[in-house]
Amino acid sequence: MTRAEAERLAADVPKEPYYAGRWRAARGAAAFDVVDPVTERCIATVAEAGSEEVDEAVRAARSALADGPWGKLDGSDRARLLNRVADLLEERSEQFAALESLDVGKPGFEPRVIDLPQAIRTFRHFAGWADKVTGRSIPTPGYMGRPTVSYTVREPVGVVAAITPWNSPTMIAAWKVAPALAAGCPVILKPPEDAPLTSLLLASLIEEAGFPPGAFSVLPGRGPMTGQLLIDHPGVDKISFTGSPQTGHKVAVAAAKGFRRTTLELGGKSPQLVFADADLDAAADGVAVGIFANQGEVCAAGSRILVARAVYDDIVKRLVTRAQGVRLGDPFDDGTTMGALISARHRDRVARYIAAGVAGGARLVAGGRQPERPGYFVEPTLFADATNAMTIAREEIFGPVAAIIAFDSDDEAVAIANDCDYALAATVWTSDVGRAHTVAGKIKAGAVAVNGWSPLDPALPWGGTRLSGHGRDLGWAGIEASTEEKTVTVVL
Ligand code: TXE
Repeated sequence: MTRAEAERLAADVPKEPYYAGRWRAARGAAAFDVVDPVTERCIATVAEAGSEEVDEAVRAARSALADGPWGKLDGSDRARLLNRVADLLEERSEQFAALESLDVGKPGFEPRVIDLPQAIRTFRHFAGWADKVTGRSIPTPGYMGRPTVSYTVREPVGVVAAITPWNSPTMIAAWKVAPALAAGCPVILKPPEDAPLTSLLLASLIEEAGFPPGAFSVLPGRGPMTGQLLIDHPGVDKISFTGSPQTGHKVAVAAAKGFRRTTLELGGKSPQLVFADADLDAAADGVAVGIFANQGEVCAAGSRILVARAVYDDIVKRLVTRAQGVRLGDPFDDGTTMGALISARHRDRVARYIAAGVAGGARLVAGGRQPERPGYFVEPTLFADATNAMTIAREEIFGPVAAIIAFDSDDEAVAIANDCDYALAATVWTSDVGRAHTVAGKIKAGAVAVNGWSPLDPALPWGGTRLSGHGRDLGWAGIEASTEEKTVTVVL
């Protein structure tokens, strides 16, 4: 699809709140502009959901749940609807991919190869769980001399607010929406204001799939406005959030007021460990993908590259070659392998980190500049001779910028990897199976990959600890996070 076709698609996407089974022009005057990160032009103006819309959407969701049309559906009905969403997404995946490239600024092949297939698989995976949300039968010794039968059932946690970020809006919306719907929860999605278009298109497709009114809503709006109204609303039972630790903290505070549940995925500063016995070609390729994919705007971005001293110079050289091979450009041009960052504000933030790397004494070996052209581009950037104490090794940059750090032993590699406020993901490159399992066992992270960067799958739990948040999306963990386990004991 061409840029012009994607822009026409953007023009046709509904740009208002959807709830209680209808698209609604927001009653407040507020609206926000969506800017194309590559051309810096406004591609859409979207109506912002205000307090009335948030309140009505939550009420609609609550009534869909309690004896409403959604609550009455059984698991196999929910499975059918979720499979229908997957089918429609599959049919329209080219459109979604083009719109995602336009909205986020990422090269065309990435949504085609990663985001859309993952989103489709996520809806299918959770369609599979929808009629298998089972409890347990638990043996008990009896009560007051009488035998007992005890079992548990899993019930929907209630109305789920899903708040998503701009880096992979379709895929992350699927991660949050599909498990909650599979579990029987009504979902209200608050998409990112920087890239809301694919979430709005997803909403129109969920509508087309035939979900009953109130089962799914989308409330576009800015975080401190619509987002804050939603997380403060007492009718929301659970908040599933992916974004920054700062906003995650606000979500946690709002949720604590009503002791409401949260799943918080707050990014990372993930290490990629390259041992001397690794296949160095494969490692260099994988490490480069791990930091340069999606312009480095990835929660699992491997932004700390820890390399055994024996192969340090070799790996640095190979990574510099990979960085120089990246082609920055328009996502709709053939051959572009890296697009633009999401906004001018974010580009400036990344540029400040690059300046901090230079000022901190790391050796800039690739990139570091912003090309002279419109768009929020930053060159793929590598710092060698970095230490784990430097700002560029400690704070999430969320751009194509990595610190390369040398280590002298396995223990030191693990110690550096774990000396971090975040704990989301890690990658280990080694050909020694014993070392692979030992190091994977010692690393503090929600997910460790060996010999392949971040092999995502909707069957695998996803989330972290420490500043990376808590709780898990995906897999059975995603169902557990969307349900409450109720115990029933019958005294016979
Ligand atoms: O995040 P925010 P931003 C990190 C990354 C990035 C930084 C800032 O380091 O540079 O965060 O990005 C909504 N109540 N990550 O400012 O603000 C907002 O509208 C309710 C890592 O974009 O956390 C959007 O939908 N919601 C991360 C979502 O929160 C609020 C992915 C995320 O925005 C809100 C994104 C409020 N008060 C950024 N304020 C990852 N884990 O991958 C904002 N929002």
